[in-house]
Amino acid sequence: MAIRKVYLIQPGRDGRVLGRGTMTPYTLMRLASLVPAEVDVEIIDEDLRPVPFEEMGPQDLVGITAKTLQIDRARWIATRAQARGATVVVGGTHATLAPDEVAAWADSIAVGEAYRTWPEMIADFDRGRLQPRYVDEEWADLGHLPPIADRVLQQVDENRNYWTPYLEITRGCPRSCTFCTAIRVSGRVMRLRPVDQVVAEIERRGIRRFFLTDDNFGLNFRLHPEYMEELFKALRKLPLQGWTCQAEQMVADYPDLLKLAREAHLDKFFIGFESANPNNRRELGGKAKGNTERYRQVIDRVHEAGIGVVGLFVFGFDGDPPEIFQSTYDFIRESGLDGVSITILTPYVGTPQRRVWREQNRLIPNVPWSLYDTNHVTYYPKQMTPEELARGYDWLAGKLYGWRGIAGRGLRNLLRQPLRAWPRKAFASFSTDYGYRLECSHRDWVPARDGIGYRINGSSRSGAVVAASRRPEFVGK
Ligand code: B12
Ligand code: SF4
Repeated sequence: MAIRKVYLIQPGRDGRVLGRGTMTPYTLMRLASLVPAEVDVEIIDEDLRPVPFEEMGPQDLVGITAKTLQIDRARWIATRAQARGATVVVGGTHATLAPDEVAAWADSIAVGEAYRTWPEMIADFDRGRLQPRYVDEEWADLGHLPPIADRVLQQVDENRNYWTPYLEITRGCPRSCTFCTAIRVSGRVMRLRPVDQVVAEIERRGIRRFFLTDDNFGLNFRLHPEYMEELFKALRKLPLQGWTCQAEQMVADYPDLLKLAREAHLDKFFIGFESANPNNRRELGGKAKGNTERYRQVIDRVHEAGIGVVGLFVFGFDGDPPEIFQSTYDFIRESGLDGVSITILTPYVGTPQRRVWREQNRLIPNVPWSLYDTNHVTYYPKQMTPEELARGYDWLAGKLYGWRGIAGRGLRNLLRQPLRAWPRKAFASFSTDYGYRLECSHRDWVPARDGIGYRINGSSRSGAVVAASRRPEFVGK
């Protein structure tokens, strides 16, 4: 069968915010750039426009990317595309972590990174020989990736249609936090993209600001200091407005690199403190120990270098009592953090955390994957009821993401900048916490009182989201 067209789809969730999308389809931009030039390719971000099912037919290959929380929606899209005769390939985090489950309804699945297998899948489909499963877990050398194609850049028009472009510079994480899926998705070995390729990509995309998709970019301060120096010196010369990345606390121990990072226009580190409770240290992969004294020192040192800190905290570890919300709030308030992310521990498929809780019969049954979004309780916590965990989280979210909280932290961040930089920095100072406020607005469901299944929270502020979650195609598992 001769292929007519490739559709690449990112399932939607948030719609537009002030006219623009919040999640640049970077994954699909990279995959679209691997489609041979003679084959038509179209990226569809469901947050921006509906999927054109009516155009699809038997000669079309539909690729869908999905994290766990998007997989039910991906299935809904797949069913409709298949009804038009199109062939559906599903890849991304959930297909990598739960391949058998996805293979039951997709025509084919892409497990792993797909830099090698995606072009193979297109060629096989073209010859009428598409296989049900392709596995790519060789952790390819990132130096050999093709650049993002011109037709892709023109089609996505990211600077106009999205708030913050994404960029990948390094990939991998050698840590082993019990709740994290990154190791399975990105590999344990840290891989680096050549600096000249990174610079070329920034220039070709014309991006002035970006969020790094790297799981633990900061770990390279220790693992690859020469590379970081080379990178920062190259970024320093670009007319960037600012960028942000994920890191761990030890970046604070490298003052020379911090200084270079600042000169390279780095705005903020997202640092995984994970917990302000030392009883959880075993789960934190060695990078955080619940030691708030050390956290304060880290925040101060990074601030001294002129860089902001967004603190990431997870709730619901076995060591967490109901008081954890108040004590963490007390710490956050006096910490000087510039932004805060709070999430509920979520036992994703493939994590040691899930294995243990499954053995202990602690997973709440019949929770749809769409609620595996880190805003919902999906298991029985040890020292709280599911409802106490959900309520504690809501209480803290209310405190942190009220307008006063967002304005206070944003202003503090802005005041750290020289006055002449304010027009450039104003967006970044407030946007992070606003994004987390949006995420928390998905907390429309609360665990049922008996702890089995979910009921809709009557006090929901976001009717549209409740309606979406009620759609019959959001199946349980
Ligand atoms: C950037 C990022 C984000 C961005 C959004 C990115 C996006 N467009 O979806 C932001 C910051 C908004 C975000 C938010 C969240 N994220 Co996130 N995110 C990432 C991160 C760090 C990188 C993903 C990325 O863009 N990588 C770069 C691109 C090039 O690679 P890739 O996406 O892995 O795609 C490759 C392969 O997977 C494969 N592939 C992917 N899709 C497809 C499709 C087809 C057809 C084929 C053939 C191949 C294929 O080929 C690609 C090229 O190699 C990953 C961690 C990771 N390393 O994957 C977490 C990760 C995906 N996120 C995660 C989570 C939990 C979340 C949140 C729920 C967290 C939160 N509470 O805020 C939210 C959910 C938001 C939402 N509505 O979806 C988890 C997902 C776990 C799971 N089982 O689903 C991950 C794995 C992090 C983790 N530590 O566990 N995230
Ligand atoms: S350090 Fe971060 S990316 Fe690495 S395993 Fe732990 S949570 Fe995941």
